[in-house]
Amino acid sequence: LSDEVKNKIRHFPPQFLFGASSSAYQVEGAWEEDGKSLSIWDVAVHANPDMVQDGTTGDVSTDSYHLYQKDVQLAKELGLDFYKFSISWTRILPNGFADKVNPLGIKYYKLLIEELLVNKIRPMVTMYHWDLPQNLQKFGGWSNPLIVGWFVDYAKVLFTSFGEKVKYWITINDPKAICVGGYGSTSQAPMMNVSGIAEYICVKNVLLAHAKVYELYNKQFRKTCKGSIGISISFVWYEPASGSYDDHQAAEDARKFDWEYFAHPIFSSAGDYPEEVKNNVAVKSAEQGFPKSRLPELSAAEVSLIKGSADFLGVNSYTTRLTYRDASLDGMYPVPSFMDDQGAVLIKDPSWTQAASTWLQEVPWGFLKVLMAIKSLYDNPPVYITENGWSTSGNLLDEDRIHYLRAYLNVLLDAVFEGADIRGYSVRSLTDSFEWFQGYTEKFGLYEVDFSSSDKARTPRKSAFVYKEICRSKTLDPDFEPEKFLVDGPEKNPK
Ligand code: GBH
Repeated sequence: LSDEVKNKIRHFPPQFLFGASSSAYQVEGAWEEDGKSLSIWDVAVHANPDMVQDGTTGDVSTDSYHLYQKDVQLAKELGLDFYKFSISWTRILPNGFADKVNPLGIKYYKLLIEELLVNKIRPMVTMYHWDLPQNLQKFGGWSNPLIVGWFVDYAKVLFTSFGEKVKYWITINDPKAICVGGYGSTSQAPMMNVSGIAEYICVKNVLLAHAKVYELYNKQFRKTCKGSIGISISFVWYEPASGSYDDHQAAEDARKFDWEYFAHPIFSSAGDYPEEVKNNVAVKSAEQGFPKSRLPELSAAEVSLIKGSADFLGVNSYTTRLTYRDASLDGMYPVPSFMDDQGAVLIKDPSWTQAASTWLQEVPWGFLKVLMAIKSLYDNPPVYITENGWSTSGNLLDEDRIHYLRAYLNVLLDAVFEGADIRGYSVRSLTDSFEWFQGYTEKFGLYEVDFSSSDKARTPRKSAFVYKEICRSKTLDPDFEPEKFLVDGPEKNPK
């Protein structure tokens, strides 16, 4: 589109929904209150304080467990259509198993859901955003195939307790982060770091757990609950660093490993893992002397169970990488490993605007390519953008976040006008929160949180006012300036 068209006010479809996201471990605090047991994140941050950039934990965080009504007020103030949060498995089932349900855990989420509904905000509920019960990690967590059944038992408790009120469910948030980060490396709890082996076992179990929960919903809950259920997958766009054939292939491989590996089994008409992923791992495994591929295959029955197991695709998408091929990959990645199997080298373009998070750059055209690829590869599935957002190191006058959000929403509208079935958008995040191993050093919130204050004071950033106007008007107006910031000026909004 020409700049002239882009500078005009643009409209979202009338049914389009706006939301904001959080996740349990990142905001709740109350880490050992009211019968909650320890998750792998409680254990990771307490056992390895130096792994967290600022040595902090999520023990208290924004104290959303006690202050959830405040958060719902913020969501209301913004005029959100929905709020995406996650449920802490260890609050509901302290043993991990479904032998004992914790009534206080159920009560907390009932109160939160009720508070949202009373304020006309729809809950979008993630069942699993990385905080596995430590009690299940003892048995290998996601590397133990029995977790499929444990997850189904947990989901059944959630559907039974909340299914009447919750119409949007997300089974799992970001399988790649869970498996490659947590099992194939050390960037996530439980830092199992059995690279090239454990992540592939984990992925199979995650996909089966997701599909079995979808099946459970269809068989026992859909008729009475009438909700929809999806999965959130993380999408980075990979662009060839040059016009060479090799660099194009490297970009293809990176896309296949980074997200088709998870999306293809569920959303493609063929099902199963992408051929390229199966081939790459099989070839490397053979070269390395493994008698079988390190990638455990899916049986025909598993392929068909997983295929089609979602009513919508949740898209977490933030950024883009350039890719090139380096035939040797000498010393670049551990062997064996997911990155070595993928076989592409990933770099940033130094001209891209950089966020506070090292991995995050503003590249809106890459987001558009992600959205158009999803449309064409998976026959235009219903999509909710379940995460997209920008980190700073903290200020109220967050022009960079505003720029990023507008640029990404602008290309989202391009995709909608190209026919992509995108039904909603959830910004990450509602408030600042505990950003995993980055602690509190990276601020994603539309609302700043003063973590040193006893009431964890929440203050709207300029972006909150801009997002509020987008939600209210369901339009994107590049010239909109929020009144408060015109009146008060930057000097009243320091830092
Ligand atoms: C999101 O993932 C999470 O889903 C969300 O909980 C979190 O708030 C948000 O990130 C911001 O922290 O450290 O180089 O190994 C976004 C996708 C996947 C991006 C893991 C960072 C680790 C990159 N993330 N990835 S690195």
